[in-house]
Amino acid sequence: MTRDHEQQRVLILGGDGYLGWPTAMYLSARGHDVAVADNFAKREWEREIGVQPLMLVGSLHERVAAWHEISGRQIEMFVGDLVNYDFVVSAIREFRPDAVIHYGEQPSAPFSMIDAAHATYTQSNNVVGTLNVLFALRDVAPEAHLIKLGTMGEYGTPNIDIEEGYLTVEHNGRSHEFLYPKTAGSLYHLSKVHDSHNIHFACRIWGLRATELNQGVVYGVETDESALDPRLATSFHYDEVFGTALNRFCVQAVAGEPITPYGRGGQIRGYLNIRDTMACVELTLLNPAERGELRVFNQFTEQFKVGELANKVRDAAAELGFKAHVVHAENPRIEAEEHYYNPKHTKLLELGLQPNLLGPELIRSMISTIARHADRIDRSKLVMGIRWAPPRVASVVG
Ligand code: USQ
Repeated sequence: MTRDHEQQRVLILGGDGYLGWPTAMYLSARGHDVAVADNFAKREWEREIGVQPLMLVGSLHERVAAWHEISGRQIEMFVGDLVNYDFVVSAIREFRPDAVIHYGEQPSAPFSMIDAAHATYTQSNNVVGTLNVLFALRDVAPEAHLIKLGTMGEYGTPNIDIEEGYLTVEHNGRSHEFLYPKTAGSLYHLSKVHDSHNIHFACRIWGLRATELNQGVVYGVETDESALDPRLATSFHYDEVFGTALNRFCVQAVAGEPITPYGRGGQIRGYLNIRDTMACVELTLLNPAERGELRVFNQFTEQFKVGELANKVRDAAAELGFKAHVVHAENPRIEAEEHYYNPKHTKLLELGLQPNLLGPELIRSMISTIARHADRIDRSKLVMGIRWAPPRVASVVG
């Protein structure tokens, strides 16, 4: 390959989101030419269910202008919907990216489980958007490297070790390498399973190059760039729909509301700091996949039981003078609450990732940052009552 990997033209799909926007600033600050694409659908979903990010988040136009003022660097913007093929192909044709980082999906498991409309929307939005990206890359930028955000939740919690993407199966004396079998835990997570198969197909049949980052649960309120100015804040959520475990727990502690590990709290997941998401994405960008190859990296740095995380937050909050308490809430999801979990995650470490691990100091600093915005916490959104199944069904399978 002749391309200079050190400085690339990078198109970030979903550039208005919790991870997309900080990634745009992170890569722009490191000399890459960055463009963002978004249709602001997340802002519509927020309005629909009546939630807001903890920190005031300006429009993408305002944030791009603030970034230019602060860094002197330009981020290009494309406004449109990935389910519209013409939009996707024209953005890629115009920007000519070396890499496309694809965060542009509905990211919430609870949102996908509200009802049939939210499930079908999530799957069609995510699967069709990704298919359009694959076709557009095939047609106008076949050399570009697709970096697709997958999720550790695609694998579920099988009773065997989880490999990084692939499993060699021996059967009747022969063996073959397959994409690792998936047992996802929500219809959102399944949308990403479907994407994985479609991306694998596009690499095998059209010779595209892709890396799927099967990411764990991300935590963190800010990055080095977003902390430079309040106008650069990212959309940190704590509500039941878009907030994730550790982020929610820190907000619950500040609000004096119960910290809510669901059920017995033995659910183990992989976690990583938002700063490590940035580093992982850049390492992947600088070390592209080969043509025809779909690589899969399991992108997390540590694993915790959710009950253990709740206790860590309670203890860190107590040191700062917050009277936090843990209440094992009834589990609205249908999931294993005690299980085996041993996913491999060495490939990003081999590329040079140096993890920011979760210690009490880091939790205290998250809590202190959140406390500065405590007046914006809407307590009524901490528990919203979305269930994986109506009680009648849940009592049969739960
Ligand atoms: N959980 C609680 N209490 C809460 C919230 C969550 O016990 O108040 C539990 C859940 O039941 C689950 C675990 O914590 O067992 C993780 O839940 P989560 O809401 O933090 O994360 P999840 O729904 O799995 O989804 C999030 C992101 C998603 C990403 C995924 C990575 O929203 O986009 O794909 O994390 S992973 O979890 O590895 O699949």
